[in-house]
Amino acid sequence: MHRLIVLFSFMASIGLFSALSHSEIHIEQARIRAMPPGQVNSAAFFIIHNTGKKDIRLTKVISSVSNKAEYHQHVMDKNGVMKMSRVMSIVVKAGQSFEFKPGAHHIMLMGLIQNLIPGQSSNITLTDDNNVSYHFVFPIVSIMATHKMGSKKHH
Ligand SMILES: [Cu+2]
Repeated sequence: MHRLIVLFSFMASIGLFSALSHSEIHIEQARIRAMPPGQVNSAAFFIIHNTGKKDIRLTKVISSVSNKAEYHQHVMDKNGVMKMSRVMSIVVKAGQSFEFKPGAHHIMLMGLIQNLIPGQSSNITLTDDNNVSYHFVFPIVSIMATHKMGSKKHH
């Protein structure tokens, strides 16, 4: 049965064969920030590599642990305060990488539907502007909030 489903999705996507394969997109250092119970949001970080010959524009993202997920960045506002804002698309250029990391670009997980406990994982699906989806499993880990405002711990 499983084989049949794979065959059907292959046939449906035959025009997109090269993009269907994950071989052109891979990720590393995938992680989701564990959160204490009661928190409504979290974030996911990773490095994505595009080994293909075409730029890939990611436009959608969904996760299995939140109602909503968005691409975000941190930007400095006119008062010098770091704020998050939504990014409508992320371009991973052909042959290049793009890093999502704390204090910079991240996947915002909004409206958590379960506790994020270290050792567990979440499915995250990235979708590009050709409607090709890339599925990944992100481990949930505890990440120190080193970019918290006002934290001068390291100085
Ligand atoms: Cu955010």
